[in-house]
Amino acid sequence: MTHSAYNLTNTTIATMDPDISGPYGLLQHTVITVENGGIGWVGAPDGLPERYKTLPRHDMNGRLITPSLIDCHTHIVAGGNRSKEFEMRLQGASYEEIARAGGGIISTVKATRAASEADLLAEALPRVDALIAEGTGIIEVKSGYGLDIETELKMLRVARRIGGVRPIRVRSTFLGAHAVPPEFSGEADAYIDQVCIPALRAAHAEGLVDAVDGFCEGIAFSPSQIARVFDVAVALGLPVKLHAEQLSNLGGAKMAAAYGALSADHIEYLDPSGVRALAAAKTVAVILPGAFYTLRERQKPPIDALREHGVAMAVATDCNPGSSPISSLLLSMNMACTLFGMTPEEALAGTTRNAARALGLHDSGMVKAGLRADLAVWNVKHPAELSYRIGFNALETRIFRGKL
Ligand code: DI6
Ligand code: FE
Repeated sequence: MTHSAYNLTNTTIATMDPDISGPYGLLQHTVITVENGGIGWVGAPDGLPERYKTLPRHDMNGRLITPSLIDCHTHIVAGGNRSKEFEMRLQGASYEEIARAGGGIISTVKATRAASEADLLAEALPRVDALIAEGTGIIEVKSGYGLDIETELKMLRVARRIGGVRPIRVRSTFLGAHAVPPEFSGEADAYIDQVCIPALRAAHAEGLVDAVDGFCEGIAFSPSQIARVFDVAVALGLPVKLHAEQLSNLGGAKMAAAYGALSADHIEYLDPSGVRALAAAKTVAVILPGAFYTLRERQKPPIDALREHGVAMAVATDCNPGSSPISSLLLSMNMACTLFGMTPEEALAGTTRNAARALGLHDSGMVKAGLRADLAVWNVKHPAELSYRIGFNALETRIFRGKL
């Protein structure tokens, strides 16, 4: 079925539209009119506008429809994997021993530098396909395993190519300030000036950058180092976001909020003043339970405080070969609920409406007239089931740009 215009009849919709009262913005016995890749109309069948009445109809038999899912934080393009390290850790090896054996983030940098664009694309696609199979329609993809100009550009080109070979929309984020590469060991500032900022300018000139990110952490970059990269982003007209307060509290989220950041991500160690800063700046808190789980962290993000202050929360995979080798948004939603106490409704808002906000997208994330017709059709009775089940994919079909 690929008509450019049709009606989906007898649907149950978790619209995730806050203008529709009740949990999930749930609508029952509803018609969705899809035309030209967009949502033309949503409402009760007796209100269907005259001009839509003659369109082909597809009876959905009450099936649940949600916005297609959005993974707003991934490092899905990366060379190789770190299963060896995983094995070593479980055999008792320490972080230092693993690093000395060539492990850690730098091992991914080495593999990413050595890989061709075609290799990186081929390695990323199975993970992308896993996300698509769960109803994902948009992914964000970060650079940050190149840490030299050429490889940062290569990663972003691969990110862009994903959207050409798969029915998925890709937003690419420049993450040159992810780690200090070995050739700049102990010289983070020189790396920022000589590589990171020139790489950002080059990537932007090639049209490869939708947003700029950084890793603000003791083992990576300080707030003031990242602020220098953000100053360039602002000058180029690019939005910013930040890996902040993952392993310690350096005040990164507050700094990012001062730049009007789209999102602050991880934020396990976010303090009350950081929560207030995110609320004031309307910065989205991106919750990444896959990394928390993998690293067996103890410190949980301050979900109650975020909720109390009305900070929008997104949930993402953080799919990366080191701290979060997970390519399931549904499992991430389950973890956000079970590990952090988010509600299933918050988890679904976190992979739809709020994930769109974290990417600065205004045309996605809800089922609403005027937005893109990127939808997921589920074989479940209630939207809470999406977060409730573990290791079970209830997706029946996905609609991407109106194509069923
Ligand atoms: N936060 C993380 O947990 C990872 N990057 C980041 O910014 C670690 C990435 C890796 O280990 O490869
Ligand atoms: Fe990350």
